[in-house]
Amino acid sequence: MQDPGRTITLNGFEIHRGRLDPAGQARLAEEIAAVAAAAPPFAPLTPWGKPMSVRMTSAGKYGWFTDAKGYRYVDRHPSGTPWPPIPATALDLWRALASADRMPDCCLVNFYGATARMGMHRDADEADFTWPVLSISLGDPGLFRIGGTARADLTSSILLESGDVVVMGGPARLAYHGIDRIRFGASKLLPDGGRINLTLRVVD
Ligand code: MD6
Ligand code: FE
Repeated sequence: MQDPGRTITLNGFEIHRGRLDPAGQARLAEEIAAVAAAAPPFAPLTPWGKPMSVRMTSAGKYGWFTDAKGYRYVDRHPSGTPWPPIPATALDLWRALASADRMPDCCLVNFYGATARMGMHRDADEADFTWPVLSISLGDPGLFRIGGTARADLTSSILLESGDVVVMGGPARLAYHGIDRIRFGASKLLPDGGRINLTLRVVD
């Protein structure tokens, strides 16, 4: 763990190092296993018809989805069942770091295998950008790239490790970011290795 308990601000992204201790990480990993059992992860198709390298599922009122019709929030898993509830451990972090008054509508769960990555993007499918996005990392470290609000802005990179929590709010809410690669096998938290990232969002 790098600098547990320290908060770093990079391009307006607030990075809380080691915010979840190992017991909290293990508890959240179990809660996510229950989400994945109820709503099995899938590789969504980008609007360009290519499957994403990251597998995804969601919890909460809405799940994030993409296919030929584009990026959007949907109220059902592709199987037709409603999304399971957002894990309590994730809601506790939202209450502490984002808002105690308004709970998130969506918890997007991203599963990264050895070669998965996430291209530079902005989270802009929500209705109200005054609410932050909160992200929680579990398992193998991932190299997180942060830019500015224009695609051409300079970028910096930081390794997100298991237990790190990132708050993307204020002027950084619409900044570009992505995951270049993960360090597969570096963490023993998840039985099959890999990285899990949760992002909590207010959608409506
Ligand atoms: C990831 N995260 O860490 C991808 N989005 O795997 C995101 O795309 C993200 O970490 C919004 C805010 C924080 C994030
Ligand atoms: Fe994002």
